[in-house]
Amino acid sequence: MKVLFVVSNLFFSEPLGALQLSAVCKKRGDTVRLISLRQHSVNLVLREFEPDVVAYSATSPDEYLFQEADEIVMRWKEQTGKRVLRIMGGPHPTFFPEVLDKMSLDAICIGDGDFAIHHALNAFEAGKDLDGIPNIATPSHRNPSKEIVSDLDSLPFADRDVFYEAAPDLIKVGIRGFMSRRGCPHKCTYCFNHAYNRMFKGDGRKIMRRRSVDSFLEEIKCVVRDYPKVKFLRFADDVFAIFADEWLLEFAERYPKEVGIPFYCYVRPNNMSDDIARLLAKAGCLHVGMAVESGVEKIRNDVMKRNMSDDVLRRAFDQAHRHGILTSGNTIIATPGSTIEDDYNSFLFTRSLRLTFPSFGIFMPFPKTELTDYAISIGVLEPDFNYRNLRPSLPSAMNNYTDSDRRFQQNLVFLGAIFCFLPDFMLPILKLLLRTRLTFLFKPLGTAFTTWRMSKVFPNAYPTDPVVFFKSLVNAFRHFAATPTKQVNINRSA
Ligand code: B12
Ligand code: SF4
Repeated sequence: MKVLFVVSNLFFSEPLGALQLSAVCKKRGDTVRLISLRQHSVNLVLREFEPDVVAYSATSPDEYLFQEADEIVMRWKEQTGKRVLRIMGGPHPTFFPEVLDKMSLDAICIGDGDFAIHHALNAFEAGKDLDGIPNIATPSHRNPSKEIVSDLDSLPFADRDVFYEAAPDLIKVGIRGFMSRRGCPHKCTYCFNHAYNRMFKGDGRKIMRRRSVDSFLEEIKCVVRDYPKVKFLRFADDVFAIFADEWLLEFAERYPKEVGIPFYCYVRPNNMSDDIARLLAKAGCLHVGMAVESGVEKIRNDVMKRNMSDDVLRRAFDQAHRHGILTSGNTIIATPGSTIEDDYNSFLFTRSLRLTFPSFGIFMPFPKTELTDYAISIGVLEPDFNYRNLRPSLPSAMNNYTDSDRRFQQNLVFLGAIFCFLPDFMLPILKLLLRTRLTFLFKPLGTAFTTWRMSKVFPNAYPTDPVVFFKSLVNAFRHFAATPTKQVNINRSA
């Protein structure tokens, strides 16, 4: 069968979910194509490729894009009379299964799709309905049994061919992404992981799963060999190192000898220890992402459930820096219930940690996260708040701020990172600037500064060809700019 995977954007950070499933389909004998809604014409691809299956891989911020695309698919289906399966998977249908009705899809996948897609395509090909397949919900079977892929080593490696066929320029970007594990044990209130864990725990299902070091290194070596030139690796696990355990010891021993390419990964600051920093440094970790989230201890722990003191954060960043590892991390501004004094103090604390690449973003209230429920419960967010079409760094959606507060917060998002590197005596100037209406000036300034700082933590990873460089920059920017709300940093683990 012909399977068309549809994602919202293609840039250096590969859509590993779709690539993983593409590998499963190819193993089944299917012909696969991947397109991005921001870079390809759905109409054109439908006419050329004539897919039997349209497989959307969606995150919630992009729901509206998929809705628009699906209208085109429906029209094409009606015109051609072709039998086509329209199925959606990824975080969006996992956390918002109501999308099944909203888009009148044939099926959605809730959670892991590796086995589910295989069974769904078998059923569709045989002319059967998809009811009864674990993790697959259909209009007539809304509560499928739950399945978690426990042996990650048994899965095929992500299909990179389909990615570079869809975005040939990206091979010239020296970064390649991998995942060694699935799952996160933490309960940060702005993240979807607590919802995922609640949905899937029980009946012996293991949420935290990890590949063997063998399988992980084997995939990396294949990619380094088959898709040159690889200059930097991105390990996208929510939390790459939790303990200095056997896995990390083996990885730190073997990775430098067998691969030896600098990489970055996420670590939750309260998991960072001297042992972990030493092992990561030994392995060749150039940069570790550790989120600050709030510089105000009470907000960080009571509201965000980060469970880490200021001292723990200070120690974590010190340990990384002492071992020569660069650091990046985000701080969320306008957390429900906080004041602009809290925001400024949060900035000061982040500044004191001396991150290589600090970033600031305004809280994005995604429904179904605990923090959004909290915002509604304390009356600072309307219950019917529409998260569609919002963009990062837009004014806060909380209703307890004045216009001047919102400007202050937005200005802090753009200027905060810059002032982390300026001397103390400049801070009164920042305070003045934060109160001005010059946001339109601070935005390009902040964006240019961020791009420059990013090049510090992703060294040599930018393509040398100026045209490709420019295109990849625009795409990365579009991806972030298309994020619906105010940069909630819901994803960035750790
Ligand atoms: C890397 C990453 C990013 C990268 C982008 C990667 C990319 N190219 O898309 C960056 C840093 C840019 C990013 C940005 C954002 N991210 Co992000 N990100 C991740 C992260 C850490 C890993 C994604 C990944 O590769 N997963 C690995 C693959 C294997 O898993 P998967 O994609 O879920 O796919 C599996 C299933 O879902 C299913 N499946 C997937 N597609 C399909 C399709 C079909 C047809 C079927 C049947 C099944 C199926 O099968 C796959 C294999 O089992 C995830 C967390 C996580 N652990 O997944 C968050 C996550 C996806 N991000 C999230 C969020 C909120 C964001 C931001 C809004 C954050 C922000 N404030 O800017 C933006 C939004 C960007 C956007 N417009 O969508 C949320 C999404 C929640 C939601 N409801 O959609 C997540 C889940 C984090 C979380 N726990 O809250 N992110
Ligand atoms: S924010 Fe990071 S550490 Fe917290 S639950 Fe989400 S992935 Fe885990």
